[in-house]
Amino acid sequence: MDNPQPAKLSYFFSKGYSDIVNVVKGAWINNWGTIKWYWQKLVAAINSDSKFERWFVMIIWACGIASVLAVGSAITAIFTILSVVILAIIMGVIYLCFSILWLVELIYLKTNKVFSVCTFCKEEFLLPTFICTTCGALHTDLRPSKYGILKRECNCGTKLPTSFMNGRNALPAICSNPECAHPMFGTGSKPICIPVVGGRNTGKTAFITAFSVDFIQNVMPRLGFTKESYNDEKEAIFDTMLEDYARGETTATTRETDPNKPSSISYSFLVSGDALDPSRLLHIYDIAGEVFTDHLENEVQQQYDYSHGIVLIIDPLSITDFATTAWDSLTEIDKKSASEVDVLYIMDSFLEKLQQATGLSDEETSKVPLAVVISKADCANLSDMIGDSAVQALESDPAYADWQTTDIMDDLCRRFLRDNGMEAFVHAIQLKFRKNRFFACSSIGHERGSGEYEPWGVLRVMQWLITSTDPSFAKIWDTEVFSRTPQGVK
Ligand SMILES: Nc1nc2c(ncn2[C@@H]2O[C@H](COP(=O)(O)OP(=O)(O)O)[C@@H](O)[C@H]2O)c(=O)[nH]1
Ligand SMILES: [Mg+2]
Ligand SMILES: [Zn+2]
Ligand SMILES: [Zn+2]
Repeated sequence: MDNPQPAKLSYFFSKGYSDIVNVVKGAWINNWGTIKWYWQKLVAAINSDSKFERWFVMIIWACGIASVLAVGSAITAIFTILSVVILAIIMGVIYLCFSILWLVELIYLKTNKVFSVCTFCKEEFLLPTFICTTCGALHTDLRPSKYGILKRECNCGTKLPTSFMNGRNALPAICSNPECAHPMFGTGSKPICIPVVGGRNTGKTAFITAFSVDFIQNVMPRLGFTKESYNDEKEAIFDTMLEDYARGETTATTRETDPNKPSSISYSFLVSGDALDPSRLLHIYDIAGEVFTDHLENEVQQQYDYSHGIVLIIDPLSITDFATTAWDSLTEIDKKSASEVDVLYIMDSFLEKLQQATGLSDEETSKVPLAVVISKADCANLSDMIGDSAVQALESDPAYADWQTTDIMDDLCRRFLRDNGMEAFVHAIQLKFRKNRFFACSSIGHERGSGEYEPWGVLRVMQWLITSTDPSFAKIWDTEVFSRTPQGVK
């Protein structure tokens, strides 16, 4: 709570305090002045030539001094004590008021999981630093305090709201990391952070494009949600995604060579709806594959720690066993698009980063839900092996009786990976992630460059991640059903 702010302390914590000290001091000085006056009279009487004055008047002045010393001091002392007590009571009441409101605020933020994440430096904060709209002063802790209970007066005289209840969230804000200080938006919303990771060319950007466009244009209107943009930079990202979506392309995520700029870029937007209070702020992080696998990040990927779920993309064409059998059936374009990075190598890089960001030890399992996504499942008959048609074919199979379709897909994907020499990978996932689920999807729906995206399997990945940590969201977005643990791994 003791965080000096560029604002005026409330009266009783600053001037009120010194005013009372001065009044009390004045009373004692007066008391002392009276005694001194009587003393002068007494001395004059002692030095008097008249016997009467020497004895009778001297006694009167001596009695005067004695009574001022006794009664005057007592009254002044009582006055002093009363003043201090009244000041203490007033200060106590104010202290209590702002402490209660400070606590209410904290409980609200914590229970609603409201916090702020910087999309630039990736740090997380309970609140951003707010900027005074008049003078630009930085208020690093704009909460109820001794600077003011519901409002505080900035040093420039502007009154600033100190609570989420009375308009603070509308103030301009920046990242609380002084070395970053990048503008932040959507204060007061509940962030949902989902990094999409994987090697180069595995299909991360295509996945994010398919999800963002499909979710914003089709799912959100159906669920009664409205989108609010985060800022112009993020909207430019969306415009590129819209173009790519229409043409069936992906824009290569470039490696950021400027060390002062972030390596992973989020596409962020706000989702509002009657049943979503506060609004959700979705951050989906994309990173250049080579930066990810070769550990070339400019900033620690702190979002792995506070993320609500992680998407790990696996390109089936980078799995040697599968690629050798399927290669001849691939189109030339798909052959060129194949990722060349070994899946186990990607996994190792990923675990290393996760440990770095979360402080997770080798033995510990991560609590972050992990979706392992086999991408490009339109290629080489994969949809008949692990896609929706394969799942449908098994729905009537007695071996899968009572299974959720999402569990059948999960089982098929695990089996597919095991059958193609990826047993160690599946094992590592199960060991390291308490909550893991496997999916197959095709983000583009066909080879690149041949018309609009026709994604399948993408939304369910994101539905699982978003709703597994957000019960209110889960009540509304319930297209697919997921069991707590996929049936195949029990
Ligand atoms: N056939 C097919 N190709 C895909 C799909 N998703 C991505 N690709 C191709 O794989 C390559 C890499 O995709 P991209 O999303 O840029 O991968 P990133 O490096 O992980 O971001 C591109 O040439 C894409 O066209 C898909 O669903 N189907
Ligand atoms: Mg990319
Ligand atoms: Zn920052
Ligand atoms: Zn100001």
